[in-house]
Amino acid sequence: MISDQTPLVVLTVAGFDPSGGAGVLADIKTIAAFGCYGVAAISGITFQNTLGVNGAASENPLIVRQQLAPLFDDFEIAAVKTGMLPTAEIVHEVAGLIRKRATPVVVVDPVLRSTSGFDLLDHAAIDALVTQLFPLASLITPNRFEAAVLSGVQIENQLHAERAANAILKTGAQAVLITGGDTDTDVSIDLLRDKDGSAVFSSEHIESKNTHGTGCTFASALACLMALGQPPRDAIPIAKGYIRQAISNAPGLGRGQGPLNHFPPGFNLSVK
Ligand code: PXL
Repeated sequence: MISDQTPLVVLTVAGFDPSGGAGVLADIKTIAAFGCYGVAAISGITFQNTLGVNGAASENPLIVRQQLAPLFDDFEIAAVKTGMLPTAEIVHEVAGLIRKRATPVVVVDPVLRSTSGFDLLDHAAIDALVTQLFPLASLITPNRFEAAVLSGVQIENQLHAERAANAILKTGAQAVLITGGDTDTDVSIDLLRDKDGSAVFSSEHIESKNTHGTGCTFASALACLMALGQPPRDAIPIAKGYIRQAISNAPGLGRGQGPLNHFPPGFNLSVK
């Protein structure tokens, strides 16, 4: 177990969701649940609750750098997870620092839009993500909508998802995982594509309104597991099991899409 040793430091660079369901607050809770020590830099502030996103304000790239540089100077960062990076300038800044500091694990959650339909990134930022950050990624975790936008491939079935994954892998990333948990089917199918080929992870779809921040939480869990030495093929089922329990044990807060329980009682991290 990792709990009796010095914890690994996992850094999240993401947006702030004041309601605590998504963004850095969700990331930090997840990182703690996986026995790691979370540090964070805020890329922008969203104005929201469980009912939806009303707006957002981006940080400027200098403020992002001023948050990140002291963390890299002081800690050995085992993994970086990126979430909402609202402008091309911020993506450049984050990519430049990751390149310079040679972080061993980089999980990129290419957040484009909130579940309620609010655009969290501008167009230039999407371009910068693909050209600047994807080549540095150990793993990219788009959902189907994001994968379609990023690859230019419309996704209506598994074959399309394979095509989109191949296109995203060509950016230089080591692996891409296209998640399907947010579709309206009985099974949730995630597709991993890396240099060894593809692998499908399916699980029963959980019908719940308490799914706020599942993407952020899932990517953070994967960043921790990969920092702990798990290859994506082993990390994905563990992270999926965690999400399932976090949804099943959701506290039922708010009048809309409620947050998860990041410390579900039954979850036992059995990573050596
Ligand atoms: O789930 C995407 C997402 C990521 N990051 C932040 C968010 C959201 C959705 O609302 O607010 C900060």
